Amino acid sequence: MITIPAKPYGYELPLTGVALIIIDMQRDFLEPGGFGDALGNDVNRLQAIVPTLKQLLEAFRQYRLPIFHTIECHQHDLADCPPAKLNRGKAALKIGDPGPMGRILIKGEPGNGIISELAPVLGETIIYKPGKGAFYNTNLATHLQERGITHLLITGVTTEVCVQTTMREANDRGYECLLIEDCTESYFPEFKQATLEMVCAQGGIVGWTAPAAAVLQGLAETGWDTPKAALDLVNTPVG
Ligand code: C5J
Repeated sequence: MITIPAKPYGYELPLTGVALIIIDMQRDFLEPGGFGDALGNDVNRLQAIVPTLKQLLEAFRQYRLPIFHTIECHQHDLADCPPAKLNRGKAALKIGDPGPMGRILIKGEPGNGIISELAPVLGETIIYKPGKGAFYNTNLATHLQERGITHLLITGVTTEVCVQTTMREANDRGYECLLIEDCTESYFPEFKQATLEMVCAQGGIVGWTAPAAAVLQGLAETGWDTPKAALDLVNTPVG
């Protein structure tokens, strides 16, 4: 067990059973012409976390720790997209409409892919999710159970929507969650800040928060090897 300095107090990280969850770092949310843009957001804000998140991702790769990427998406016929989601916002482009990067938020379209900097490699799991939470209508829980995972380091976008929903779902299912402060971002800085504060308020009612540097330092203190073979995986994109 190592202790990561965190809010509201030290996060106890076991030497087995930890996974990195990267939520929805897809072109739909980070690039012009995607879903985030269609909803009227400044998508450039989200780019700021990419270098730090990449550092954390590469550390997990080097230590050969489990990595899960999620992608928010829907089937081509929108059978998994309820009107309560489809009809929101009165945006110029709705889910399923053709946009500059293909159909908005549809599985397999160019805009639905994870940004190239964080592209999954062999051995990493992609969870396709139709909702905001990564547990809703997915097999994430099964994957985590099969691999004996109890602790989740949560990253990605957007902080107060899919990231926070996933963290709450995970906590209700018994996972000890650490939200990485500089590896999550929102279109609204005040919503990000409020989320960071609310998840760890009341003694960590949903979990903990800490910067990536605290995690990287903690991992360095484990004394674990970083097998050279793992570095090869980094250069082998999949999906
Ligand atoms: C949103 C997400 N904001 N990944 N999705 O619709 O947070």
